[in-house]
Order: sequence, then C-alpha cells, then structure tokens
Amino acid sequence: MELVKCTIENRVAFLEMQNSKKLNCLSRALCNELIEGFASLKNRDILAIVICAEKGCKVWSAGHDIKELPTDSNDPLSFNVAMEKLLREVQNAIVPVIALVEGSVWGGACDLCTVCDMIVASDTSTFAITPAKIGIPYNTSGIMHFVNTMSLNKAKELFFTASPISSQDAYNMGFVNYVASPEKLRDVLEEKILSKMRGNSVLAISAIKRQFSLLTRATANLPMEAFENIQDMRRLAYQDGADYIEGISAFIEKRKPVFKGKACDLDAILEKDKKI
Ligand code: YXS
Repeated sequence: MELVKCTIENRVAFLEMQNSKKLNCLSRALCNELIEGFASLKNRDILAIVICAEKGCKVWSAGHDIKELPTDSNDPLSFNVAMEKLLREVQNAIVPVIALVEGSVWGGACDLCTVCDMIVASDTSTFAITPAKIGIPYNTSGIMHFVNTMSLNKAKELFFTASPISSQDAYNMGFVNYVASPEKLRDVLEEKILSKMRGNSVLAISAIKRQFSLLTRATANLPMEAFENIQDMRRLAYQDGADYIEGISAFIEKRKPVFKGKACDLDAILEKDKKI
C-alpha cells in the first residue's frame, strides 16, 4: 500500500492516510487501500482500529475526490462507489474504529468520522459536510449517519450551511469524544480510551459494537414508496438539476458556483415524471 500505512502498536491498529499532497482526498485509490487495511486486520488480535493522518497535517481529509465525481448522470454516491464501501467497512469492523483527527475534515470524510465509533480531535480541527456547496443530493444512508450521531437541528445546520464547525462545537454537541492539542492527541487517545479498553473483554466489546452497528442501521419501517421517492428525487437532482454539474465545474475552475436550481424545480420534475 502506498497511500496508507498500517501498523499495530500494543494491540491497536493504526491506518494512517499518507496522501497529504492530495489532501488525503477519499479517491478510489485511497478508499481501496483503507479497505485493504481493514481486510488485513480481520483475524488479528486487536482491540481497536484508529484511522489517522500524518502528524502536523493541515487537512485530515478533503473528502471525496471531486475530480472523480461522475458527470455522466450516474449517482455520485451510489452503493458501490469506493467511499460508500469504505463507510460500510468501518461500520462492519468487529472492533471499535476511532477517528484520530488533526486538521480540517470535509464532505465525505466528515461522514467517515460519523461512522467511526469515537472521535478524538485536535483543538484546531474543523468538520464540514458540504454536498450543498457542490449541488450534490446526499444519500439516505449518509444522512442517517448524521441523524444517528447528533441532534436533528445540528445535522440540518451542518448540511444546509455546508460550513465548518470547530472541534469544540463538535465536542459540545456530543459528536467528538475528546478534544486535545495536536501534541497531546495520541496521549489523550491512549489515556482516555485505549488504556481503559485494554482491561476489558474484547469479545464483549465486539458483540456490543456489532449490536450498535445493526441497531443504528435499522430504519424505522420506511415505506417502500418513500424510499423510491427519495431515489427519484436524488436522481432528478443530480441528473436533471444543473446545480450538480455547476458545483463540480466551479470547484475545478476555482470560481464561486452560480446555482440556478429552485426548490420547486424538484416538484415540477417529479410532476413531469408522473406524467410519463
Ligand atoms: O489546484 P490544484 O490542482 O493544486 O488542486 C487543489 C484542489 O483542487 C485540490 N482539492 C481537491 N481535489 C479533489 N477533491 C477534493 N475534495 C479536493 N480538495 C482540494 O487540492 C489542491 C489544493 O487545494 P486548495 O488550493 O483549495 O488548498 P487550500 O489549502 O487552499 O484549501 C484546502 C481545502 C480543503 C479547504 C479546499 O481545498 C477545499 O475546500 N476543498 C474542498 C473540500 C470539500 O468541499 N470536499 C467535499 C468533496 S465532495 C464530497 O466529499 C462528497 C461527495 S459531499 O460533497 O457529498 O460531501
């Protein structure tokens, strides 16, 4: 693996993202190497997996690689894209996964943090979920990750403003477990979490972790039509809505996007769809 370093220290596995020159964008290559890292740890005697970036990084991860987002009307966040597979790998891990965050966290990387079991962040870190900034209708499983991790009002604020919040704010709302200076980050991880877990039964922790994963993914019985309506709406937003292409182009051309989409456009398109 070239983009991820996997080490094991005192029964804790560290998957360190080492592509800071590309701001650790969750490209297919980086996601696949993280998935490979998880696979290599399946039968190891470990009590936790830590996802981290190189010490001193300014950006923990800039999120999905925008230059890899499809512009051929395919769903940018479909079930089988590498980033979605990585998010499921974290949730299916049989030991707790902890995000050790230094630097800023963006977009899909913020979702990666929500699916981790705990977060220890530096006091200079920020978190932003940014699909609205790029014209992307986020996906249902991704939204549920935030619904399961914070209050609805804070989740909506994060999505609708697409603006970064500080790690202190994230701590105050229960999203981040501990905040520490960059120099003390690993010590706090060890002292507050790992050292206490070491004395406990990894078997019991694994059984509990698997229950959390199953229970948090159990949706209240969503009627099939609602799910189909969601898929329809998302498809119409990233296919027929021009905002998605404008968001990607604006980012690549380093200019502010000029979004022309209106909320009622969705109704009009849905209406048109019904007439077919
Ligand atoms: O100009 P060059 O070629 O050097 O490239 C620039 C950026 O284009 C590139 N870059 C990215 N390329 C692909 N995907 C990205 N996510 C991405 N982010 C950055 O890296 C080079 C340096 O970027 P620059 O000049 O902006 O660096 P900076 O230090 O001034 O600013 C760092 C950031 C992270 C604040 C800034 O790059 C930024 O805001 N990046 C976009 C963060 C973001 O919105 N990520 C969401 C990606 S989409 C996603 O995750 C989901 C699909 S969703 O949107 O639904 O959540």
